[in-house]
Amino acid sequence: MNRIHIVSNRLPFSINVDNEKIDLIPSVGGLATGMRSVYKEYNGKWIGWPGLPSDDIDENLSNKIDTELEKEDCVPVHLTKEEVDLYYDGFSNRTIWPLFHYFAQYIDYDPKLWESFVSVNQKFADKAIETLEEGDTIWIHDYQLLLVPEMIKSKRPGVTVGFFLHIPFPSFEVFRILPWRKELIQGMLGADLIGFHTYDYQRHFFSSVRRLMGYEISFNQIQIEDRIIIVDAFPMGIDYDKFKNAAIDIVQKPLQEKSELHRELEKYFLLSPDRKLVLSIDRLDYSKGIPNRLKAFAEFLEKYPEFVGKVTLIMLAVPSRGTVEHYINLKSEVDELVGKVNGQFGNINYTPVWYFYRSMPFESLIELYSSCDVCLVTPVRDGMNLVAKEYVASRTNHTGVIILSEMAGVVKEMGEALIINPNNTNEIADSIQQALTMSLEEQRERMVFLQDRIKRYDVFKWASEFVDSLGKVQKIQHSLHAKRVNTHIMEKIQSSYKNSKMRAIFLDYDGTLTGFKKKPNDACPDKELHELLYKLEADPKNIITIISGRDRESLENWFEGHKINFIVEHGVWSKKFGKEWKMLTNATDTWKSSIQPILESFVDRTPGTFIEEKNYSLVWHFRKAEPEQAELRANELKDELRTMIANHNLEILEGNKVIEVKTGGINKGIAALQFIKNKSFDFILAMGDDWTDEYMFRELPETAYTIKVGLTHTAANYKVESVSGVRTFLAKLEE
Ligand code: ADQ
Repeated sequence: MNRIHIVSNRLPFSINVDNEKIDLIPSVGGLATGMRSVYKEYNGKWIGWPGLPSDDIDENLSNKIDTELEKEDCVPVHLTKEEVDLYYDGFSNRTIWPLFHYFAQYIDYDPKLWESFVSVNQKFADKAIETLEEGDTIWIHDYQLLLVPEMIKSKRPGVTVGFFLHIPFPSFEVFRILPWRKELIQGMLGADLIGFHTYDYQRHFFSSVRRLMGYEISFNQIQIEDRIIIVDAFPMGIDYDKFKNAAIDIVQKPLQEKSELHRELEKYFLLSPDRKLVLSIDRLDYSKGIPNRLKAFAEFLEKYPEFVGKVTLIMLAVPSRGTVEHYINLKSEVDELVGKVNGQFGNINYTPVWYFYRSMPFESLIELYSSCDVCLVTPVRDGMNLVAKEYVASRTNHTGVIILSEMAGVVKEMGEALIINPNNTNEIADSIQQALTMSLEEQRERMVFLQDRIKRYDVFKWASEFVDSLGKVQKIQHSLHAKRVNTHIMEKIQSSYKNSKMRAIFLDYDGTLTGFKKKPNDACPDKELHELLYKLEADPKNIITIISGRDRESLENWFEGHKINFIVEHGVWSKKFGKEWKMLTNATDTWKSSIQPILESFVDRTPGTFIEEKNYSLVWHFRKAEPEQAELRANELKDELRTMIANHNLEILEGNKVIEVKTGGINKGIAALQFIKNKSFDFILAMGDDWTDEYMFRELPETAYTIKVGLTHTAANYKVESVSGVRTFLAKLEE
């Protein structure tokens, strides 16, 4: 794989300027750790904001900072104070963050924030485009840069783009609230690979893509014209060994070398076996459920008074987004609650909550992780939550209990935790009691499973799986384009066409000669198509057959005056030019009376769907129905039909938003073969777009030129992109 570049809101360094001396201090967060391994290994650049508003630094200093960053392969995107205010504090943290964490009441809908979000995303994209070369790969991170994938893709289609969202993707009912919902989805869909922490977020995203954009989704792929986008879950891990080794170091340190914090912990808790510690660590954010946690702790002390004086909650909150109103209010609420709990249950010798409102050095975090008996992780929404994983990695003696919110992404990997609903303070209180009284044996049993799992899928594995998937999606994109009819292939087909004496040309109708229309009856051929066919028919060597799933009447009417043959209803009927209709199989339609009522019941229950009746088939159309409901119903219908078809020798065909039940034993492939039987065609061409045409591609002789319309997987030899591609191709044959 070529170079891989990273784009994130912040560069992985913070910049310290002291008397013109510039220090780059590496960030220690999970993202920085994981991505550092990627962009270094693949000789890429890291594009992001250096963290200092550009109006705070003069040009000279700014150039110096750029030079220092360049040495670390970092490309700065400079932002003004106003941009930071509107794009970062504004749209990112006052609009997207609350929306994606289901805090609809906190959303700021100011269009000025949106405008800034667009222009700053463009700034990031422009910087990336300057850095990129054709064939490079780029991995974009998180909600601040949702528009960047499309901004890059539209200018550099040859670049492979990955995008990972670190926060939840909300359900459609919540996402739709946003006035700019379509723009955000469109922005994300510029990526070739989109990653989420969990399958639930992936599902929600699919639902929005389907409902807002109407794109086809199969398994984990979205098809948009000639592109495939893969969407998958990659639960982010931590640098497990770093936490584990640091915890081992701390345990092994001689007493005199232990930290101040350790001495404090020892003095108050660690040397008294009946004293227990409960730990809580987060950024101070309303999504983390901190007030509920405090209330639950108070309820626990109230309900289980035997623990008063014995159990302490150590609560760390890192200051975060301190200029945003809801964070300021949260800070006051937490301050008040801590005071209240300490006032109600504390005394001179006992402080129930030890509250630290600050960031802590790594060693202190490890000290706390390894000393506390219980870790309380109760966010009301959280994309993943790395604290839970860090606690697990730091438990060198394999004991300790995690109480975990069912609303955190990490819960999917931590079935052995005590799982709670973060809004149920009574349940949290009971879980604290359960955790504190759990036997060491049970603790170990649960912890060992957790440790095995979290160790296996660490941050490096996470990053390398994402990078591998980028490689795979690159290959899929290439294979989609591989069989395309290019100039060279066109010349080969033209030459074979010119040198032939008798040619069989099979052309599917809908999606091949003409685009799909909303109603089945307004798809009649246009003037350009008539003229194209007249020209081909005029060559006496050409025997043209329209081979379609449609009924006899429409096609015969539409092509009156043309010198062409028909195979219709997927091969049930055929008509040679100037002759009568002939049935190619002993088809019966007696089965219709038992299938029709089933289809009707589905029409009644699924608004926007209807039945089309053909001579030997019945078709349920769901193009205009609500996509998710229709998809569910389609599966239900297939299930129901499956038991019926065996008794009646029927087949189910799935087309584009249609399910067709037809007489069995015949398909376009068998019909086309019957047509060419006993004739000496020395040029055979078949063109079609959906999977009913695949029969034809498979059955026709190897020497036939089989051409699929669209770029998806096919048995055909070649592909053209669209209906207009078909028309150009056919026109070129006669050039
Ligand atoms: P965050 O919301 O920041 O991340 P989280 O995943 O828990 O949440 O990461 C917090 C990090 O900050 C942890 O590594 C922790 O050690 C550190 N930290 C917390 N308190 C600290 C303190 N007082 N001092 C020092 N360090 C502290 C977002 C999403 C999450 C998702 C991550 C990664 O909101 O859901 O897990 O990105 O994708």
